[in-house]
Amino acid sequence: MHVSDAHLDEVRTRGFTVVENFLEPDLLAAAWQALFQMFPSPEAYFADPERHAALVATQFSGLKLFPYPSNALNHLSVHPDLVDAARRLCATDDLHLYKIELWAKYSGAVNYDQAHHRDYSNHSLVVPRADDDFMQVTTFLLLSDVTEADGPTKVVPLDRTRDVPLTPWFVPMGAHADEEVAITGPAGSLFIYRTDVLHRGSAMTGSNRARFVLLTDFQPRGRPWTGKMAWPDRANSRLWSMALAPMTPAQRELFGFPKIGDPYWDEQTIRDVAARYPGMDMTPYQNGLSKTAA
Ligand SMILES: O=C(O)CCC(=O)C(=O)O
Repeated sequence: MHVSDAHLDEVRTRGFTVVENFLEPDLLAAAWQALFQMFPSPEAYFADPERHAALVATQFSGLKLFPYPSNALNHLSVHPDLVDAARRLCATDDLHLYKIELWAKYSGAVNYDQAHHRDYSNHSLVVPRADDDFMQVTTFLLLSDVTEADGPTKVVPLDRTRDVPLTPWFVPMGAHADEEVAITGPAGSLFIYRTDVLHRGSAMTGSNRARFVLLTDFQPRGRPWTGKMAWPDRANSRLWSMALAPMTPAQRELFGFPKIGDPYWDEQTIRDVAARYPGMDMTPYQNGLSKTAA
């Protein structure tokens, strides 16, 4: 679903927004099936929690980094409406997709409660600017329904925290408890927020509940003081090639792939990149070469 200007204005002024029904039902259904190539389904998990103890050893044990064994998941992070929303918020066409994480949480074993914190702490070497320039856009795509009982992210609207210094990047546990908003919504909802917004993970209070979310973060390209993942470090797997090969050139550029027409491309690099990425259509790069040479 196209993200409206009203939603984006809410990110600018309130610090966050929730777009219900963002993801098309067929994409959601395919992603839901794909999740269980990597994680136990709720039924499987709760049938034998002991067997899956490693997944809930800590709050972060159910977190997996891109790429994944299915493009039904891999391609959600480059969904055209998600990228379009990030471009409009970052006010640039030259976007850098700097983090993708898939996070499964299961109730009963670990307490997912956190203190409110601001994500810039491990997404930036410096601090966010108070105006909208240099914005980093962080998102959660809900792949399961999230109610109050499913450990929703809890966010404090920006207008309540304008006078809370950026450093330290967290506040004591319980501070702002009466001002926080729970990010609930049906599967397929998109939660967008900024790295200067105080928020926290919360405890799963229901029994036999599971929460699955995909986190994708963007920033304007060319700001080396911000970011999180170095994509080449993830590129030496078959899954990486499987994820990137069917993408469009513009989608690959989000990860830093050279643009069509970039001086990097020549006959040798086109041939050898094709060998590294079976199935990648190199025609656009080849055509870009002829244009550069002309
Ligand atoms: O999982 C969540 O809802 C939020 C987690 C979070 O904010 C974090 O780990 O930094």
